[in-house]
Amino acid sequence: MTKIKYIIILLLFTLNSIFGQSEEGNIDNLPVHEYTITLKEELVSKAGKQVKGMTVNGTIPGPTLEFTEGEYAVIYVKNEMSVETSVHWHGLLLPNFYDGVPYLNTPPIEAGQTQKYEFPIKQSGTYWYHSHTMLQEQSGVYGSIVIKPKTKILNYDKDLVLVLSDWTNEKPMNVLRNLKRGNEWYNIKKGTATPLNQVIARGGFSAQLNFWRQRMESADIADVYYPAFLINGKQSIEYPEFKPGEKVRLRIIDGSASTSFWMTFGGETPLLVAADGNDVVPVKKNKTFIAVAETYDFIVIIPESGKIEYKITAQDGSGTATAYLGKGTVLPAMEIPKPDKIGMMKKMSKMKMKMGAHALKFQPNKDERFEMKDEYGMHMEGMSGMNMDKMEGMKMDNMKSKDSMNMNHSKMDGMKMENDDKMQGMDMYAEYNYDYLKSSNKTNYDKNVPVKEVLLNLTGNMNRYIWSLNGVPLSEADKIKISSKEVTRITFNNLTMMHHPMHLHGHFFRVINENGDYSPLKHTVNVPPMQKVVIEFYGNNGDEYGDWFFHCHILYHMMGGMARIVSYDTPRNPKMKEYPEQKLINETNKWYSWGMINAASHTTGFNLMTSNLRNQFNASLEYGWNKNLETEVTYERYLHDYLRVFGGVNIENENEKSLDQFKTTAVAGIRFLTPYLFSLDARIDNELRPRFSLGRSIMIFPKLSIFGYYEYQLDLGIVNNLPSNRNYSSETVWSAGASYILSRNFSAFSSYDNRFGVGVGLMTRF
Ligand SMILES: [Cu+2]
Repeated sequence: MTKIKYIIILLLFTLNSIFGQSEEGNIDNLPVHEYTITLKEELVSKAGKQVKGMTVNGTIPGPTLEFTEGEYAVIYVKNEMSVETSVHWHGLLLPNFYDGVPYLNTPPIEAGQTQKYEFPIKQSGTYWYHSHTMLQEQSGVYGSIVIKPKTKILNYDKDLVLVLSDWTNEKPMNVLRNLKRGNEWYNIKKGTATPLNQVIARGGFSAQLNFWRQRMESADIADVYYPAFLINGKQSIEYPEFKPGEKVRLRIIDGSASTSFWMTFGGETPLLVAADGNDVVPVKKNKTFIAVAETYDFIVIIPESGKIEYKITAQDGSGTATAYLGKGTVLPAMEIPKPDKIGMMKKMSKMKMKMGAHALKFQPNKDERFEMKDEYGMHMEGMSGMNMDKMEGMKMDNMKSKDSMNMNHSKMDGMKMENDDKMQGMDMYAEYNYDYLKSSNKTNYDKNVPVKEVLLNLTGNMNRYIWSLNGVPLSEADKIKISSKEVTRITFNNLTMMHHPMHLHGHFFRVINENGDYSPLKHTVNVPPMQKVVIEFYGNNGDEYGDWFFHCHILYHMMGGMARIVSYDTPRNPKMKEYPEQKLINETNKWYSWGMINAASHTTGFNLMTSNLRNQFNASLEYGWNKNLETEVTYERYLHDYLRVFGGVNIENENEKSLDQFKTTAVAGIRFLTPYLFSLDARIDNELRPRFSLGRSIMIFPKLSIFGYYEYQLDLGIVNNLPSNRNYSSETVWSAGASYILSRNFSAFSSYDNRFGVGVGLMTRF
């Protein structure tokens, strides 16, 4: 008996070493489909300028990797770049180790190295791949994946992949640095800035005050300025090869780093057949929103005469790109008007919603999710005891069909709400809901499976460009623990003015909509500003190692901290021992440095700043040609978004207009961004002299800002001897002026300073 056992074990052992590689090999004898892709740094020209980009097999986007369901994919990724990289297979269900998030599940691909990815293809549809290393995707590391089903279900003649993207001529890390410093330049360049004169002309001054009170400048829709948007690498591209009558399946992928688009089609209304790789009940739909990282498949029929225009319009209206299908005269696509930012501000401020939830909480470990949800966002008080939550509950549980939904709408109309604007507010983002997506199959889970509820408030701070969940950025957060025996239901409650396309690795989730049991399955869900979206998924991808990344797919938001690790709480893969996950986490808490030098007829100086999420160093110098000087070095700690404590050293000339003697003092205090966006500095020095200052800058015309600064220092003679018969002495400093933005890095300015006098000069940012 033991002998037989021994032989069996030996036999199994031998078999394993022949066919073996139990976790890496193709144990099921699936047909192997192999690809090699090469990543290179090359000069590319996309928007009228040659810049260094990152290509896949020499192109942007990279090649389409085609598979058939049931194959075994083997992909070699050669990194011929000077920096490490990674490739993530977006939307594919695969073993954790090949997911391609460096330091979390997959080792990074070092410069000069080749990495092998291999996994069985268990699905069909339109997907894509991209670098998951910081902002490399923005530089060009992305391409498409097409997986044919084992048996063809949909009726069409040809496939065409359309990869959408955004292109910048700047280094992506510089883009992020520019966002961190709060430069208005991108908004000016895009034509989305809202200077005060325009706001007032539109009767929006009280809305503006309302925004300022909540420490916000405006209702920003997108952050980055892009000189070009691309379809398959081009701003305009032609596909004349399609013949009249042919049915073409467009496989559309938004591979942008931060741009969502409105898509419109010329000619007949196309048929939407799939979303995020999954078939949906086909529906005729023209104007469709595609968020970053989503994919949609449409079937279009090439017309007998003329060519279809397929147009993408950046969500903030800052640009378009076009593809033409067929030959002949253009069948134009609908134009999408620019969103009206000032109009939105006016609507929002009428709705009385509270904005400005912290992106960086005072106590990141304290659970304040529900308080946050109750305090901020849109509330429908005054609606006969009905609140948003209840309405959503109704929508989810009872409103299974369009009819019942309409019925409820009319019921609500009948309630005669005192304020129509509240309704408008709800409708404002209605065009972004997913009700048009209905899964071909039931997607609901067994009612007996336990459900774990997770509330994630989406939080952000435009002033410092910090993005987080529940006020906690990735670097200060715990993992979200999930279990393979339960359904995880996540409620996203967006408390920001931005859309956030949230992507969960390794899973498809149901996006709960009016289709109830037939709610669609997706890998990326767009959460519109100030809206709630509920998703749920069954934990079925944590068999062996189960840490999966979960983040906003706007790369600059991910890098700003809007990310989590979703964990089945399994032990860490021993193959990842040399690659600590802390490295991935630290990428969302990097130090960014910037500075400014000004040279004017009355004064000259500089300001240097280096900052990560919680810490900041400042150094400044101001020298007046009339021999007044002040220089200061401080370290600051952010307690939360608006409040920091600081300490440092200040050096000033002792007597006015003389550099003979300097006074060096140690200073400590707080800096606070007040409602209405004033920078307050309250401090005390080592001579126990208190000092207060207040500063503010406002853009009043396009590119033209005015600024003012007031400072008051008091000496009560606690340490110093005051001049006789005085019981205090004081010093006031103030300045005011105007500056005009000439370019991203230059401004002209003119100011009066009561120490330095009046003058004009130039300011440069670097
Ligand atoms: Cu985001």
